[in-house]
Amino acid sequence: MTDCLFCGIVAGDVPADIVERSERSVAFRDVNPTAPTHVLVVPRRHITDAAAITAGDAEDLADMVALAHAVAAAAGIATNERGYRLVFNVGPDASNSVAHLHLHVIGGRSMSWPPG
Ligand code: DGP
Repeated sequence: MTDCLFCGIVAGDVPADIVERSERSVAFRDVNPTAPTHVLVVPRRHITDAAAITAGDAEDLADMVALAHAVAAAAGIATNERGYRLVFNVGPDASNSVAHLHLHVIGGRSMSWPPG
């Protein structure tokens, strides 16, 4: 999609610190990290947000979650002793700011639940 920031990163037109790639997804570091590991996993196909997901997106979703786990494993936090958080933000109350589906992979520090 034209004028989509994350489509630009997927296409290589916008610079980003890419950490993992798969056939369907790309993972890059969040420009404004909230934890030692803070990576965004996005589908190569443009999907607006989690509310727009349909059954036809199932393979993209499965690939995103698998790539998120690979990111966590590479960071050394995909262990029983550590762990990580996966987040989709939807809408203004959740501070969703980019209209291309992205899965936050957050870890490397202890996090409370529920989040503040
Ligand atoms: P959300 O609030 O769920 O829409 O999160 C969007 C995230 O995207 C936010 O944590 C900051 C990050 N972000 C925004 N613009 C850029 C960018 O140009 N490059 C990178 N790497 N991250 C960005």
